[in-house]
Amino acid sequence: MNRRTFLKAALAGATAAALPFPLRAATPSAARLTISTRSLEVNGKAATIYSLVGPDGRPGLTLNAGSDFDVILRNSLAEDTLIHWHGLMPPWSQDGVPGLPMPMLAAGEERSYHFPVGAGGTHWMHAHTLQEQNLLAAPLIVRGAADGIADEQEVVVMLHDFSFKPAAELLAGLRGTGTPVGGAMAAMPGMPGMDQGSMAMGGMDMGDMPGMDHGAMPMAMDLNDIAYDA
Ligand SMILES: [Cu+2]
Repeated sequence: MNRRTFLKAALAGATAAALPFPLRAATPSAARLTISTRSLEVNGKAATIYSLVGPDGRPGLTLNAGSDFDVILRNSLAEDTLIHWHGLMPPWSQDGVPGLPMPMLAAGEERSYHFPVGAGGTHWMHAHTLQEQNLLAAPLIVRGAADGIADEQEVVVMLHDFSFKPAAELLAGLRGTGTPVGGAMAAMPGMPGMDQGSMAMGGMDMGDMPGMDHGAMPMAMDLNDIAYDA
């Protein structure tokens, strides 16, 4: 049994032993969080991306420290998905990594979450799948006691790389099993068949990039790089 097989077997055993989970059901006043799609204009071009909208019609959730994470998550997509509460410390069964241990939500399915929010912090929520690349992510703000009394305007800005290419295509490019990633060649120097002289990244001539060492590494782009559209 190699390491991977062992881990798989261990996880399967743990999953079986832990089911069914003693979940506290969401209350009637639970916040509803809905996964669907929306359009976004990027570089003057329309794109369909995911959306993750809370009860106030805005992306994500804002909660108070010390309260309960009391949420009903609805999948309004036509595909499976699941959301991971990044930065919070829920019981393992509510963590939101697909299959560890709960399966993804099927199209139209809802799931209740109920656990202590914990201390204040600026977190986020996201799909632990390729869907994240297509912006299935949103802010998850937990206000501490001091935040509530501060005479400040809260502005939440969430930055995300964007590519018009489907996530599966980007991944294939990273794995070297598909077309080059993004609009550029994400590859190491000396790869066969690559013309390092005319290499450009996202339309920008690599020779013009500030801070690049043109001597030793004419192609200092990492294998993991994606040339995003925005
Ligand atoms: Cu995460």
